[in-house]
Amino acid sequence: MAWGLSIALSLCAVASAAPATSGDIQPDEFRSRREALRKSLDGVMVLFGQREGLDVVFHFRQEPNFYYLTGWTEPGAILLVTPAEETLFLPHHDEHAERFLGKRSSAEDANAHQATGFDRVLGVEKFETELDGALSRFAKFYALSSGPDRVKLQARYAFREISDAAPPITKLRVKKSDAELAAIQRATDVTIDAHRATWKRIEPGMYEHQLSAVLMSVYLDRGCEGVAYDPIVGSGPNGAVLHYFSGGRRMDRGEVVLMDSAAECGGYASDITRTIPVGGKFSKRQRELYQIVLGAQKAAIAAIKPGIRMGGEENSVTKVAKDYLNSHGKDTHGEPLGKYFTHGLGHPVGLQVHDPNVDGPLEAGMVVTVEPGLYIPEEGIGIRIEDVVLVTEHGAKVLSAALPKEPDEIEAALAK
Ligand SMILES: [Mn+2]
Repeated sequence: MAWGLSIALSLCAVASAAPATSGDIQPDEFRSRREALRKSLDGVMVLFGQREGLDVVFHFRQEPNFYYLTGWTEPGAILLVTPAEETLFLPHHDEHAERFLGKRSSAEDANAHQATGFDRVLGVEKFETELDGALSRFAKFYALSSGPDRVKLQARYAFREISDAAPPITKLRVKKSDAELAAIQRATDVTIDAHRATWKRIEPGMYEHQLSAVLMSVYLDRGCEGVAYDPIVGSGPNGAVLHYFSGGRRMDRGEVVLMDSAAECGGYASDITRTIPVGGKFSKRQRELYQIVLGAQKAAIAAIKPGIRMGGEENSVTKVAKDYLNSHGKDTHGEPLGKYFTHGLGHPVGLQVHDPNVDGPLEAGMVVTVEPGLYIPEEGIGIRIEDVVLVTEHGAKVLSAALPKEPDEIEAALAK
């Protein structure tokens, strides 16, 4: 999905987490992530897991940094990390709460070490004493910069400077492990099948939400948790609304429909967009604009390699795409098309569909989207083509390459 709309992002880029024991990531990997963090840590880090009340009607989502380091998917836990040790604090058993939420783990359980993958598991009431002890040994103090627990922490340690815990964790999160790449690939493969299923189903007269239903049914049918973000299915003029969440518009022959949708599987997201003709054939103008977006996307992917930046005006993948758009085709006033590309070219993908980013050049092992688009309200059209791409030692590997994007291939796939 498109990058650069902060309000929309906070709505759709919520944390993703699957049960630690049933996901693709093994307990050893969570432990080695903590080891990697401790190696570079110059102080004390505190992370609060997501809390949960009894009246929840949505499935629990762990705070993503907390999940990345622990794999822990139960509410109310706290993580304390120093260069020397790591401790997980768990709430105590509560029969009333467990009646609503199911059986929960607790520090006094005989299998607490095995269940959590931590050598030190303590009850939450011991947290403040342990933190006081750790802070007496180290000067630097890290915590995430938002949330009610942060306010309490700042009040209790009013004379300590608290640094943001996110950057050191992000540094680890941006480069994906083999297990993470496998999880992203699985989410991508299921997403490709879902897009193909809509291509089989689509016909003039259908409504946008019916395509969302097809997408979501494939995600769930294939054992994924669900969507990585609400499907964006925008037909005709709706395609030019960047984060249009599919609605009740009837799609007709002669229009294109933009579908930006992906699954979340095993805690990891994918992110794919295709734009297809509702009636099976692109018009001459639609095909012209489509080819320009596709050309920009191919040029951008070809430019990806370690050392280049995604954003920025110089030596960036964004500039490659923008230059292509500005040097191909015209709008109805004879003006270049670049101004109709109105969002960022891409973003990291991982535990979150918009994974945290580091300010710097691309490195091998990062996974990013490449998603140029043209949104021309005056012509009632929006076209975006988005693939998920792994940065390799010498270039890029398109993880979503199995989903066709050449206009002839799309028309052939749509032919009934
Ligand atoms: Mn995207």
